[in-house]
Amino acid sequence: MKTLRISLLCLGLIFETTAWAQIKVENAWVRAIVPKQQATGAFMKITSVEAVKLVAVTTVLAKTNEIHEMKMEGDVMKMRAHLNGLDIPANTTVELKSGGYHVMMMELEQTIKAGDTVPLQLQFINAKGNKQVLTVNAKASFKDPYKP
Ligand SMILES: [Cu+2]
Repeated sequence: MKTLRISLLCLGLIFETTAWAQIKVENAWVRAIVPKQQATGAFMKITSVEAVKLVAVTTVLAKTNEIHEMKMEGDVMKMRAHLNGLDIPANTTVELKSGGYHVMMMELEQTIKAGDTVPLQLQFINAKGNKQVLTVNAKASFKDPYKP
């Protein structure tokens, strides 16, 4: 019995050391909506020790979630979907913010009020094809709650 317990402990340690990427997600927030609004954006800062790609985002509040980029083309602001994911280079903070990258939450299934907590599941993949899912609790607010 004692041997078994020790070997289980070892197994636990192995799992821990092979967890492949340390990814940090900070300042996650979702823009609160007004009645009848069908889409909104989620924003955050992502930093990873290893180069990874954010390949998908899911949330129970929206049927469709896409990674978008807002960019000026001439004098027109255009929104482009990054369907193959968003690259997060090693040790470089990538900011998803208003006017840049954002998670577009569409076909909202319920309202998002200021002060709500919105759980987002972020799926990452590394160069070897290993997947990791992180759950982040985003604050719902009409403006960036992390900006003074
Ligand atoms: Cu968008």
